[in-house]
Amino acid sequence: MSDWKPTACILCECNCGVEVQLGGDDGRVLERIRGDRAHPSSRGYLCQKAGTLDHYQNHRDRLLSPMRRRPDGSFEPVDWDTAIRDVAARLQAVRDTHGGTTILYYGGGGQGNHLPGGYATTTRGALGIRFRSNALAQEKTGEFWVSHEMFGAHARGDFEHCDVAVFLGKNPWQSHSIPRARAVLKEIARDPDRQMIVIDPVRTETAELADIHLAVRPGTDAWLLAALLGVILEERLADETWLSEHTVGFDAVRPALERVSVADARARCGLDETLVRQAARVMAGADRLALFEDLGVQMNRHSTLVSYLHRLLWLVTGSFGKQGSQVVPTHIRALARGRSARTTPVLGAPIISGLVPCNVIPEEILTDHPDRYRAMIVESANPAHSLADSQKMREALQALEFSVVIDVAMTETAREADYVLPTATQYEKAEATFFTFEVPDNTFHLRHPLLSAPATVLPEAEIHARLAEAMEVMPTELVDELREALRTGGRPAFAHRFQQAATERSDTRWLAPALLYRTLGETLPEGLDSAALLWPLAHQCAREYPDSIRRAGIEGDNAFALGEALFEAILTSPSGFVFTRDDHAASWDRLGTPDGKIHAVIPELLVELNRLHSEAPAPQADAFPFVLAAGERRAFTANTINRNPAWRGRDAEGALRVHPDDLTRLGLDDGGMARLVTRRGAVEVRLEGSDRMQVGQLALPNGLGVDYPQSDGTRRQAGASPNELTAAEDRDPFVGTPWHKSVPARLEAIE
Ligand SMILES: Nc1nc2c(c(=O)[nH]1)N[C@H]1C(S)=C(S)[C@@H](COP(=O)(O)OP(=O)(O)OC[C@H]3O[C@@H](n4cnc5c(=O)[nH]c(N)nc54)[C@H](O)[C@@H]3O)O[C@H]1N2
Ligand SMILES: Nc1nc2c(c(=O)[nH]1)N[C@H]1C(S)=C(S)[C@@H](COP(=O)(O)OP(=O)(O)OC[C@H]3O[C@@H](n4cnc5c(=O)[nH]c(N)nc54)[C@H](O)[C@@H]3O)O[C@H]1N2
Ligand code: SF4
Ligand SMILES: [Mo]
Repeated sequence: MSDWKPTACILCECNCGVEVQLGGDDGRVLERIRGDRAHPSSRGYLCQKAGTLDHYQNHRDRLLSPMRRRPDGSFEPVDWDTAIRDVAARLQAVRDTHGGTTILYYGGGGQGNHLPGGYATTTRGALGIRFRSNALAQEKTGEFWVSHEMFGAHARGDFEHCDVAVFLGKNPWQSHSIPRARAVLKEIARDPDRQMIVIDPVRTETAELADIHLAVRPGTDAWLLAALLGVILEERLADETWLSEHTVGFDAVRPALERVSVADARARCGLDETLVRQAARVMAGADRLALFEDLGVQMNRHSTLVSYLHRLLWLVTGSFGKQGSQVVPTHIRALARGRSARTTPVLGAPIISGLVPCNVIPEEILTDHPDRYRAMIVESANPAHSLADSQKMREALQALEFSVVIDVAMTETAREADYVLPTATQYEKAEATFFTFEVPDNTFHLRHPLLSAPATVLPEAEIHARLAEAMEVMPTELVDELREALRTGGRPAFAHRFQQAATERSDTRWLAPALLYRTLGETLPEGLDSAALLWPLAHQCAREYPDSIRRAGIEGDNAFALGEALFEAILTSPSGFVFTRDDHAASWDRLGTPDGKIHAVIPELLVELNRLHSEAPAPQADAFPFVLAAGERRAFTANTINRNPAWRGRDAEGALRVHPDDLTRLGLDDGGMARLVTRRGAVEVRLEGSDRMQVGQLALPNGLGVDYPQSDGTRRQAGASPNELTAAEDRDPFVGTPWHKSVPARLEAIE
């Protein structure tokens, strides 16, 4: 067994620090895994999933050669030179005939790896690609848009220090998303001076720890939030001084909230008025109120309106820019941005944070519109499984003139592609994420490789550099000059030449990632070449947050020295490090609104809010009497990162949870099988009676239904794939995010 080596868990966005001992005959098995106490945000914490990471590293679905589709539909292995030449030529052919705007780039990273998307910038630039998307555009873009309209920035709750924590459509006990989630939840639950409010139809593990559980009827959160705001105004609990000091436009919002009939609204949600009033009073009375909205509302009806009402709750309670409330963190690279002026070519759908809404992708392909997408590059994502309407998504992938998938495994999406390029796993190369959301101490973690990559796979940085070289866009003279600068004058000379080149070639900034990789990358410590991309980001971060970086103990006399010191800290902190130490009040300086105030009005959403009062209940066809939450986080789910079903300690088939009364009424057996039917499709599922559920509600876990080769090579599917049941057109009218959490459904006995 090897020494303990630091890295991180990649099964959710927390990326808890782990230490691994390698073993097995070849020394490539992640044999023992423990929490890394030196990791500054997880501090040794792990959940039960981390112990299963060898299923990610070692499995039968690993891709070990570039694969090309033959005319008969099957795949053949090809060598890398052929693959790079073909992929470059076929993408260039689409670009030359139809323009780079007809090539869509999808993905770029998952829960643990954000460097590939950075290196893909070069490939995108070389091809003139202007449209891209990833999973954020099926969950977070509504929230990003609202955040940027109101704050010009994206803030997050400080749960470590809050008095009152509110989880809105969020089950952190299972899904985490905040560091050391279970420890933090237990601390809040144990402390008599702190309270927790959970808004969730299901009595989740988090709800069980809560002081108040608002078991809202699925899909009605907009009315509940309107009622909470209505109570706070009606009972004169709003922080009026704060509102007038820090916000503009609230008086235009006030009438819409004062119109809310609390009695009507809470009836819509199926909640008791006393409980709604109590929750409103607890929120309004809190000194430090932190809230987290997630998929239960973001993948649901009125999702963007809910993101807006949620933020109005921060405003009326004055919960921004102080400890224990909402704060704007620093970042190495920003993930959340606002809406751009551009729209998608076919449907004119909005582009938020630079991303095409996931749910419109099939429609942007399956049309005879001249500007339709005709080719796709998919990297580190599995959209044929993860996006709404898998059938339509597969059809769209098949309709493309060319598609290439860059992945570690032969996924559902890879199987639809013309080319599949195998890459190094996240334990075979340096990796990092930009999920850096913590305040006051924000952490960055560049993980060092644990293992060498097999000779037949390439890390993404190398793939993109080779594609650029095959497309003949790499300026070879400049590469030589930059290498020379590094050799003779070190990083200062390199920086000087690099900066000069950036000015001279302002139209080819997209070359930077591959250029850095081919020059600076070669001089970095062994295994860390793909960290080259972080060098300009470190300098950018040093210019943006010099004081916060210095407070974290990173020294540098001037901006350049500070950037260098930050980059050095990135390279030499294999367990991660605190890159900024903040004051909560710094959030006020990070507001991106022109007047430095919070803007209470989003005109479109104010119209929507006013319409809420007269909106008829969601139509419920007799044929589909249940509300299905398609894709729930459980103890052993992690999107489609682990493909071998053996990784699951329990619930191996991902049972459909149903209230026991519904099972009895339908004459179905707990533990038996049934057919789950929606307008879009039908799957067979294992049933699990659970009194955590509401009567009339169903929940299917996320990430199941992937297939995996058995020892004889045949593929077997474990559980049901939720997106066989969802429809691409069931989406938010403002930002196009899916309504996965309220899919009309029925259950049928299997004969
Ligand atoms: N174990 C595990 N953890 C994960 C992941 C994983 O796959 N597995 N994935 C990670 C990712 S990518 C993400 S985005 C996060 C997501 O994390 P969460 O958003 O917490 O995950 P979900 O379980 O999908 O949904 C949260 C809750 O929404 C509730 N809900 C359903 N319908 C409604 C409704 O109408 N109103 C309200 N208020 N709530 C409703 C569900 O009952 C559920 O408890 O988790 C991350 N963490
Ligand atoms: N119905 C329904 N659908 C959902 C959800 C839901 O709740 N309900 N949840 C949604 C959410 S929130 C999310 S975030 C998405 C996630 O969906 P996707 O973004 O599509 O991501 P994953 O399933 O995590 O797939 C990640 C892919 O990356 C590959 N991979 C792993 N490591 C590497 C690497 O180092 N390099 C490369 N190139 N590839 C690698 C894996 O093999 C896998 O194919 O699913 C969404 N889909
Ligand atoms: S899955 Fe668990 S151990 Fe892994 S990063 Fe998320 S919270 Fe940490
Ligand atoms: Mo997600």
